Amino acid sequence: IRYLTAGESHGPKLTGIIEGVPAGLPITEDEIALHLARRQKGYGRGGRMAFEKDKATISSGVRFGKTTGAPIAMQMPNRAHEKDDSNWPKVLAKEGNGDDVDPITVPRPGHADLTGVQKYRYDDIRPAIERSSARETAMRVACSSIARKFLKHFGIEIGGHVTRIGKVGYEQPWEDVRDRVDPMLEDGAETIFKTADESPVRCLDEDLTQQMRDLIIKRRKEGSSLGGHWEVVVTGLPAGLGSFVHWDRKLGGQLAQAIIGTQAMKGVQIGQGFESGRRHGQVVHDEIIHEDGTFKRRTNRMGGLEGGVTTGMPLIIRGVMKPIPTMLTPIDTVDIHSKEKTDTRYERSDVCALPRAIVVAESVIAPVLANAFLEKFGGDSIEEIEERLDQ
Ligand code: EPS
Repeated sequence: IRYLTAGESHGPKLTGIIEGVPAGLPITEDEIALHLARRQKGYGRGGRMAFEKDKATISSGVRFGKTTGAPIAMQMPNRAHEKDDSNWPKVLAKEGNGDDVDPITVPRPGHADLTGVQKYRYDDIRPAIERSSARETAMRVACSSIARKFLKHFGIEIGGHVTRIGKVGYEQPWEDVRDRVDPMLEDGAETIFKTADESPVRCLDEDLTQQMRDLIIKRRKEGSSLGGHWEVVVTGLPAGLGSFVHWDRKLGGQLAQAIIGTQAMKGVQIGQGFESGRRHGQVVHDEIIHEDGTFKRRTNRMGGLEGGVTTGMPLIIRGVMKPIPTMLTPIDTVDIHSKEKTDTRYERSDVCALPRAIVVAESVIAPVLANAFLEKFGGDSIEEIEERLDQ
């Protein structure tokens, strides 16, 4: 399974193509809309989410509600482009010389503004802003929803929650979170997101939810922004997905790329992750037991991967998102034309996108896991995979 997206943040629409999805998977636009709607909710978002109502329209690869095995193409309009007072058709016109459009020449540190100029030799930062924008994650979520449906068909569930926003988070980022999350896993990892979605910041703890909201209000008033930490858990993965034989076949490496390849994500850990570096071996590794006819681990500090291969325990991925670089209170930058020092300019933006980004983190790992599953069990259709699993 692989997918591509195209589209600018304020262009007419986002386009996605996902291919390699086996034939016979039931999928509807409404199922895709579920995660798209989740991605649009969350405290700390900016004004744009009030009017974007993301819905992906499938235009190929699905017949009578089931995948055919052909590439699945999807489109999603950007309402920002279509609004009556919208200037975007002019700003992003395909033709003409842009004489009637004011160029943007003040790069925001932390956004891909200056790097875009340096790489593509733009004399107007606009194209860098448009394509590097997290708007694109809407189509990633749409494409990944199909991979999520595939995984769910085989009992594999994904669910995430926020563990920290700025200085507010669990005191013991590993233990406190395990106490809360592990009891939920019996019913599958989707229980996590269904519970977390009830919190406006997608945090499982009520007190922390309140403190996170207060902090977002405070930073919004100050014209600042916030990032934070998150965790995603996957249940139902069989042992033996991935491989240790080459670096690029290690499942942990592939998952890390999917995460770090997502806007504003700055770090990823598997299981106990960085905490492992502070502990000695006996309290890092998971003792092996044999129970109910199968090998298990007494604990799951390794987060479900050993040697880049799934152990059959829940997969635990944790990550960090940096604060959004677009801030009302300016910081120093330099105009790309005059080379003079100036303040950053403000574009409408979220204050804290983490409650929404958790849905993106859940999503982008789905195609990676679906590929590992297909590599092991193969099959061009759901029926064929089911036969292979039965053998
Ligand atoms: C973004 C800026 C904001 C966000 C956008 C990402 O958009 P706008 O400039 O139109 O207010 O809302 O995210 C989305 C539109 C989305 O769907 O996630 C940025 O600069 O990266």
